[in-house]
Amino acid sequence: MTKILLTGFVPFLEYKINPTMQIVENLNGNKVDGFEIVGRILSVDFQQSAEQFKQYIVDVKPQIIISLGLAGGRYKITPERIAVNIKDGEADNNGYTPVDESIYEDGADAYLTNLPIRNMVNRLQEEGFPAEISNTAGTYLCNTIMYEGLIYAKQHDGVRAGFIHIPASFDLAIQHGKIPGWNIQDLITCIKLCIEETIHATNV
Ligand code: PCA
Repeated sequence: MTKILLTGFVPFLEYKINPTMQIVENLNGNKVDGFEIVGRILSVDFQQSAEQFKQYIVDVKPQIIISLGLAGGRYKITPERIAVNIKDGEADNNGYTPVDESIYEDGADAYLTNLPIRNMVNRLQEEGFPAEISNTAGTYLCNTIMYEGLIYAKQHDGVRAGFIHIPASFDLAIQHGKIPGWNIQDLITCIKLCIEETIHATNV
């Protein structure tokens, strides 16, 4: 069966829960319109996460790659448009803090996603969920993973890849205290809808 690789991350920084993990664990093994979702969790580590991600891709051989990240403080579902060749930000879970680094010295400055992000946003809004396209995935781990996924998609005809940032879940919002939260079931439903839109765009 054709595979969708769906990735999430472990907790990081002041976020002691990462709802992307719960979404990925919930959807792992689900079948949607002839596609099977394979869920995998990534570390938050500039030395390791990209290698793990590339190994998952080799193992799963997905036709669709959708990576999820928590954007604590955002209040909508935000499919990302672009990944940039930069690593810069706060310390990862191993204490490493990159400053103005390239992901690849000779890499393209940026890549655009080929997920149907406009269809995703339209569908989410039709179903009653706040959503908008984001024009920056930041420069932390999420951007690195998105950049790697887009390189793979460029190199493999017919593969779609991209990234969706999600808001906190209620339990994380309570734990954290200063960010808005969503019901985890709604977050799961939104990611299912985004997957459906991607399959529709892929099957036409
Ligand atoms: N969000 C972070 C990294 C892990 C995650 O879930 C980010 O936006 O880069």
